[in-house]
Amino acid sequence: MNRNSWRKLTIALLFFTSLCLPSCLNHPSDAQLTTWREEAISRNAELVASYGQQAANSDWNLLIQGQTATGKPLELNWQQVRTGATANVKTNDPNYVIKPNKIFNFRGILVSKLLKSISNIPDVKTVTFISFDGYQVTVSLEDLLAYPITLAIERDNQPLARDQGGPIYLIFPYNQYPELKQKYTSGDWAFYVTNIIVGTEPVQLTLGKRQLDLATLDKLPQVTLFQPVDYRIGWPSGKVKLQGVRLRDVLALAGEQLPESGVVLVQGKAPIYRDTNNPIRLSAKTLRECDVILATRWGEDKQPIPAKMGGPLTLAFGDNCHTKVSDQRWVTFVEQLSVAP
Ligand SMILES: Nc1nc2c(c(=O)[nH]1)N[C@H]1C(S)=C(S)[C@@H](COP(=O)(O)O)O[C@H]1N2
Ligand SMILES: [Mo]
Repeated sequence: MNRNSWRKLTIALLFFTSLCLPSCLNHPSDAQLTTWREEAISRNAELVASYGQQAANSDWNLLIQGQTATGKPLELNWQQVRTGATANVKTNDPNYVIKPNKIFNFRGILVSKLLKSISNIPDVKTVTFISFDGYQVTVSLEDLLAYPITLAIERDNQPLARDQGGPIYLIFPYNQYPELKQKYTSGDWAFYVTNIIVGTEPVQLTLGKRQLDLATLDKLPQVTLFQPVDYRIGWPSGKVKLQGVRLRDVLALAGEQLPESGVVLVQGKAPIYRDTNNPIRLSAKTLRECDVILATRWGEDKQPIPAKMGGPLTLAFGDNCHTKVSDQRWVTFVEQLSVAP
């Protein structure tokens, strides 16, 4: 991937952060803006670093999991994605900021077709699309079946470049169905989609050779946090109640010893949370000194965390954790823990 495009992407993201946030959200304070800006800068630095390693589209797979008809995941390699990309959708692209009304001819995989081939479960209401950078977008199953919402790989006969949201870009046929603009904003056009979750997955945490499910985690002491959360999307702003188990208790349950100099690596579903060059590491000291929890439920009524919010399992930090712990990351769709010396 060419360095210039990354630079452009970074600049575009920073530009967005400085221009859009003040007007898009309700009057954030200057301090909040500075924080967001810093977060965006560091997130971009990570993205650019990690995209550099994983540039080739030929490595780009699409993994579909969750409440599928067979219960089994479906993985499409890049060749299969290309073969399946037979739909043409003519629409403007609201994220093409220089000409937001320009009509493009996108080619891609119809999400309805993909879902019909794998899923047939009446009580599934939503489908969640997860992107390389940990972004997620949830669309109602009804809308996915009713409209030609598409995973685009080409725009005007050209592969979608990374700074255009490629190689796989979730697009909504705004032009043909203007009512979709009311339901799905430009923010729902997810760039670089890597994973799709039908409904919400059951809790399944891999730790060493063990697989822990929700019933097992529920037997551990339960911790409740009540504070603003750091997840980027899908959560209410302000203080949120989270319930879960301490990471250190989970390790103890699985018989994992964490040496004083050791670290716990936390992996989530999005590639950015599985990047071996830049893993999410938590030190023994952090786990000892503050409540790092795996959240399983949220809100007053302790609901399970849906895929729309990055569930069923998310990483969270109690307010007794130093806010500036450098390794602090609110990982969504947590799947695996491992201990490293
Ligand atoms: N993968 C991914 N897709 C994404 C986003 C993102 O951060 N990551 N941001 C969304 C939002 S909120 C908007 S407005 C558009 C444009 O985002 P940009 O201005 O950050 O490029 O992309 C959408 N798709
Ligand atoms: Mo946005």
